[in-house]
Amino acid sequence: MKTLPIVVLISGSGSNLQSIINSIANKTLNAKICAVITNKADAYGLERAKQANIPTEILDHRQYPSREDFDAQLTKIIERYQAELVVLAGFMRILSDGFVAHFYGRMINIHPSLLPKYRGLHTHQRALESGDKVHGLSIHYVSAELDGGPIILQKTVPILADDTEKSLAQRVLVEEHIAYPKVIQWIAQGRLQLIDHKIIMTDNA
Ligand code: NHR
Ligand code: GAR
Repeated sequence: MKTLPIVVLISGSGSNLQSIINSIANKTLNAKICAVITNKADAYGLERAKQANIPTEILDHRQYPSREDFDAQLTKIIERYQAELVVLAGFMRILSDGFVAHFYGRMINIHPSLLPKYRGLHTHQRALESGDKVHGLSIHYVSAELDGGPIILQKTVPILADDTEKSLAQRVLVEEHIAYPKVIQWIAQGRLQLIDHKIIMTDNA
């Protein structure tokens, strides 16, 4: 079984990063995290990476004159690690069209809503305000259209009458931590193909 080299991009707590680290440790995921990259020097996920002896890179977007300059530097760093898959895990910077085109088919994101509902930010609050009865997560290939790329997997969770943004976010996160390593393992197994912007999934041999 081949080991899939990946880089994980984070901006915050990194609980999804942790679930990937744990899945590799317990051998349900055949991947190697070559590096954890962040745009936030204070991201708690950096501590998680260090605990697991994973190299870290901090790229402060405020030090670049434009998104394109930031993305050019990000590309350089990613290529240095020779990863085959770029995993966005709570990464909060919109990526330029050129960057996304360069990594198309090799970059995935986990988004806390049932796409195409609630692209962008504050998804839990928006689902609550709309009076939705279900919410969830989507894992998708990243395309130039924000949160609009081909969807690989979705998982729903119920919205309960007494939910707050926090309680709902937590319920979604529990499912994120199960779903994301699973999808990365599908990719490691070579079971996902992107053909004509559509996802083809083959059975486990
Ligand atoms: N880039 C592209 N081109 N396409 C996608 O689908 C992307 C992307 C970059 C990140 C994650 C996404 C999410 O899952 C993602 C998908 C950040 C913002 C945002 O508005 C929106 C969506 C996502 C991530 N970011 C602000 C910005 O100006 C900054 C917000 C902040 O720093 O708090 O980049 O939700
Ligand atoms: C997760 O819920 C993820 O889906 C979401 O941020 C959280 C990150 O948590 N992503 C976005 O909102 C992307 N814009 P984590 O840092 O603990 O993995």
